[in-house]
Amino acid sequence: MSDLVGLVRAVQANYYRVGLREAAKGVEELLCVRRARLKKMGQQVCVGDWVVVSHPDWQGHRGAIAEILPRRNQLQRPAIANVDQVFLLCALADPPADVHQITRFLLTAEGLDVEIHVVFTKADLVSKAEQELWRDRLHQWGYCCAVLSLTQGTDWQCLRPHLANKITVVCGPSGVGKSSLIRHLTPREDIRVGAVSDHWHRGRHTTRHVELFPLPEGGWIADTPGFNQPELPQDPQQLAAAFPEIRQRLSKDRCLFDNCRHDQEPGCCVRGAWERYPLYVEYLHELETMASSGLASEHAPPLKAKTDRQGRQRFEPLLDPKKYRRRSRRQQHQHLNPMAEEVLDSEL
Ligand SMILES: Nc1nc2c(ncn2[C@@H]2O[C@H](COP(=O)(O)OP(=O)(O)OP(=O)(O)O)[C@@H](O)[C@H]2O)c(=O)[nH]1
Ligand SMILES: [Mg+2]
Ligand SMILES: [Zn+2]
Repeated sequence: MSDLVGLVRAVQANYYRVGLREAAKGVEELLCVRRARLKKMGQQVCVGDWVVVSHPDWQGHRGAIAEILPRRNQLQRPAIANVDQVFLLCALADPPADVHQITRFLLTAEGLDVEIHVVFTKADLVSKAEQELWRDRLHQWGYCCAVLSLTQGTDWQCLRPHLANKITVVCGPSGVGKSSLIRHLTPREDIRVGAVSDHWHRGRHTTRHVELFPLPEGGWIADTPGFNQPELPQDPQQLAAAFPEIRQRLSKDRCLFDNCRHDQEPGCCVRGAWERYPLYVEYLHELETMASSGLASEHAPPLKAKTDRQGRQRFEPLLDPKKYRRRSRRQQHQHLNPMAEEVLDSEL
């Protein structure tokens, strides 16, 4: 008999909602726990994972995740795996578009090495001139973008042809219309949308977890919680590669030094009067300061600078043995929802 394979649509506490690749016995989705063996191996299940399900209970719509199939890629924040493309949503007003914030989201998305579509929402709140300004700006940076309203007209339909048979993650700051877009694209009423705060013109973090929704044209789209300050890539060399403007310059020309940081070095072909160059330098310095002072960002270990045999500087995580030591199984156990996992251990 062939394996029962499904896609993890959402993670809630220690339960996983798994949409089956092919409906079986009239059932499309099973609520699953993770097999104890996976837990022992420290394998985390993530939204977007393709998994093998065992022990299906067709009446109770329950099952257990026995195996995680290999991941093609993975985003840490929002946490999702096997992404085919990113829709980065930004509002033109309420909350206002911000060059720093958009750039940080773009840098995160670039790390996945998949197609990125930038979508500006709330076009109904700004002038045509402002819409054009942002369109031109993104074009200069090296991105195509759509400018549309999710509350007036049906311009958002232009996004449909890009979605079929793919896993698309919609990310961006809070209040920009991620859930509103998904409500339009999927025939669902149960997706919550929240008003933007009157006072701060910021979103209210209405969406609290990542969830994949099936699309009528085939494929899946993920709603994600908005957040306002994505992390920078950890490695300064990754940082340069995440700017299309730098990639484009380096495809045509070479810097004098192979290990050029594109800052003050002589003979640098990247340095120049392009809009986001000062941002690149600012982020580069931020990463280098972090690395040399051992200061870590909130989620990542600190970096140490190392010089390799060719004289290039590389950054590696500096692990504090105490902080990153694996906790004993007993310690780990205390953090798990005892019910779900215990039942599983005894049942399977
Ligand atoms: N005027 C206008 N309002 C919009 C548009 N798109 C979304 N909104 C409104 O913006 C508010 C926030 O929309 P949501 O869809 O909840 O935003 P979100 O990005 O999902 O926000 P979080 O879940 O907090 O991350 C709601 O009141 C929407 O009705 C638009 O194109 N124009
Ligand atoms: Mg939302
Ligand atoms: Zn250079």
